[in-house]
Amino acid sequence: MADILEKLTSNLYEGQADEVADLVQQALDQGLAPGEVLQGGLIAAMDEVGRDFKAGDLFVPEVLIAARAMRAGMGVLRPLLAESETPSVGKCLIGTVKGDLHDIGKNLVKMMLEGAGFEAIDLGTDVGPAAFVDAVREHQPQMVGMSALLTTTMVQMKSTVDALEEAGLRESIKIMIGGAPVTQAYAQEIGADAYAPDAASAVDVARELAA
Ligand code: B12
Repeated sequence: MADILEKLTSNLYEGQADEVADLVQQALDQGLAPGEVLQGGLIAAMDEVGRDFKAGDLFVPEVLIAARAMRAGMGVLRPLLAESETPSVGKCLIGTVKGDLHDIGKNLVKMMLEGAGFEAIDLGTDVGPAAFVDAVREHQPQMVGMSALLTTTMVQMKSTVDALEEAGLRESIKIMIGGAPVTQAYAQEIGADAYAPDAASAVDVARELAA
């Protein structure tokens, strides 16, 4: 049993999407619970990917390929997890702010969050404050993640924090921000709860915020 999870972990790390889907099915056929396959196979591998990415041993393309394999495995597991009601670690909305079309980093953060067991709802790019507010009302997440890659669009993060405050929703959520020009000091300045410099750290921060 442990064997199959080890195989799953190493195939996911290598980004072998078809093999990962097959191995997830094999693990289930051997009698492992969906939650065990998720935690001991898929999430364990993405944790390793996150660690190596942070350490500079893996690069963006490798992480994206591993994340694609993760999605292939999740494709097999998701319907079963819904059935067995394995609780998600938390629900996170994520989007790139208004006026900003950069989404590679945001997508990476989303994938890593999913890899860590979060339910991540992607609002896409060019998301205005009102759209964040509507989405919080609709999905009732624990967390909102905002991405900005332009110094000219960073200010939209503040507008969104303010809009959430005005809508009376600020207290119900944690706000995490990131993107190349964003800093910890900026997060503090605009009243966000947290900043993370990269996708692997975003997972650590999200875990802390969800705790
Ligand atoms: C790819 C790219 C583009 C692509 C975007 C494609 C896409 N689908 O995303 C295209 C060609 C469309 C583009 C367009 C433009 N771009 Co551009 N682009 C880049 C580039 C080269 C790479 C960005 C990237 O994807 N990096 C890789 C990812 C993985 O890193 P990342 O985004 O930083 O994300 C990581 C962290 O920041 C963090 N993170 C990111 N989001 C979040 C969110 C949360 C919640 C958390 C916790 C963490 C987090 O985790 C991520 C993963 O580790 C950068 C230069 C650079 N080296 O950064 C310029 C850059 C960002 N662009 C720039 C500019 C100026 C533009 C344009 C205005 C150019 C123009 N004149 O048309 C337009 C703007 C379009 C718009 N309205 O958004 C400037 C910004 C300057 C500034 N400081 O404002 C940069 C810095 C280039 C430069 N040196 O001039 N761009």
